[in-house]
Amino acid sequence: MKNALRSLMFMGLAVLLFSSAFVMDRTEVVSVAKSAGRAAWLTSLGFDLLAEHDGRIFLVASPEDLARLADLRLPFRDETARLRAGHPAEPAPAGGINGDYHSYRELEAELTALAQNYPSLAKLSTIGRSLEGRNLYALKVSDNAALDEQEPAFLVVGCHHAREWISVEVPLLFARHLLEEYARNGEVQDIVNRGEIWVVPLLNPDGLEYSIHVYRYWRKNRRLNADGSFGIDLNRNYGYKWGYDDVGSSGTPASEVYRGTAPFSEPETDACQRFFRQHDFRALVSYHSYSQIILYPWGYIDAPTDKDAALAEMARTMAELMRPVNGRLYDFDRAAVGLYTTNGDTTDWAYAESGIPAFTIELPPVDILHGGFFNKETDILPLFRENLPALLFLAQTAFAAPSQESGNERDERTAAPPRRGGDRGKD
Ligand code: 0X9
Ligand code: CA
Ligand code: ZN
Repeated sequence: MKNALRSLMFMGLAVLLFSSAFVMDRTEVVSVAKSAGRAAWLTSLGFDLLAEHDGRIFLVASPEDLARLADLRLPFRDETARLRAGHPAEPAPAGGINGDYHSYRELEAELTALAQNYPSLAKLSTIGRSLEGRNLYALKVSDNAALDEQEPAFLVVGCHHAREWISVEVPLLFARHLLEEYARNGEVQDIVNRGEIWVVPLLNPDGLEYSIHVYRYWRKNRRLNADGSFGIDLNRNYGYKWGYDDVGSSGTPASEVYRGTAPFSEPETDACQRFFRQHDFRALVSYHSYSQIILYPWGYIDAPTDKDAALAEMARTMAELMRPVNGRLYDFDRAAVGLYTTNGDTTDWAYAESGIPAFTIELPPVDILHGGFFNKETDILPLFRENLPALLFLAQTAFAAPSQESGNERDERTAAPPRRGGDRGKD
């Protein structure tokens, strides 16, 4: 009680000091002055950090977070209006509240239509169900898609994080492109004939729906935690080095990077894991936003994998192929270096599991001042187009016959990952 009152008084002061238009009863983006160790400290307290810019740390703050900042005697500045001003509202979108972006139902309709329109090249299946019972869809694109031809496979997955709407669209458009271009494009034909492209555009449907209809900044899934808070960060719930430390994930349920009670405790990550083991995946991309960077393992620690040089070379190639499309340069690095450390993420697990090239691609923009999670609808297609050459390159690499890569003088570092054929059928 005393604390709450004090917070309110302090917040009143903060309002006067920092912003006259400040609204206290809703979630805001605020900034606090940066100082040594402060970002890590705020993260450890469960705050949702967005960016560091101009000597300030930007974070998403609920009314409770604002009260906590006040309790911590940390002056903050309301940034919401300023950020919004940088991104003038577009006319009301024709596609409903989420405009051209796909909700769960819209995605379902689109995937169903694709499978119907291309019956020999596409097959729609589910890899499991979300916590709230929504289907986790996987679209397989291959020649004779209905048959299991035991071909090498490439996995493109989107939307572990609910607010990263653009990460649904790029995988979906990739599948659509392969299907539409198959008849007239030799390179697409070759890829689709040689392997299986599996697209799982929406691993976190419950979170996405919550982000569309309730709270745009929602990140995690919608698990009700023991302490009454909601959500587990699906990109901290995978089984490799799960909970390795409290920097790369959190054991606090309310944290935005809460790892859950056990590895693969969530139906969404568990489904992804089972699905991964059922196929001969040779490469994986997990789409996220934002930061405009291509990341590869390790993420849990600042150390190279034993394929570091090969992964760096692939990432460089991807960035070089992407740049000419719209002039955007994607950075690339080991995940722990290029962004920050995380434990229990998708790509560390996939790499540890199978040795395959596994990339997190953080789509543009580069930072929150250029729009953060709010990619313009008119950018959806250009963003897909610039990612396309990187995805085609990865598919080609993934489906290349292993013999092509031997006899190379650098083959210790660039050799294709060992085939997983020997393990298949065991589970
Ligand atoms: O934190 C994440 O899960 C990813 N970034 S995001 O802003 N989309 O939430 C990054 C995961 C990549 N892994 C590491 N950076 N270690
Ligand atoms: Ca096939
Ligand atoms: Zn993300």
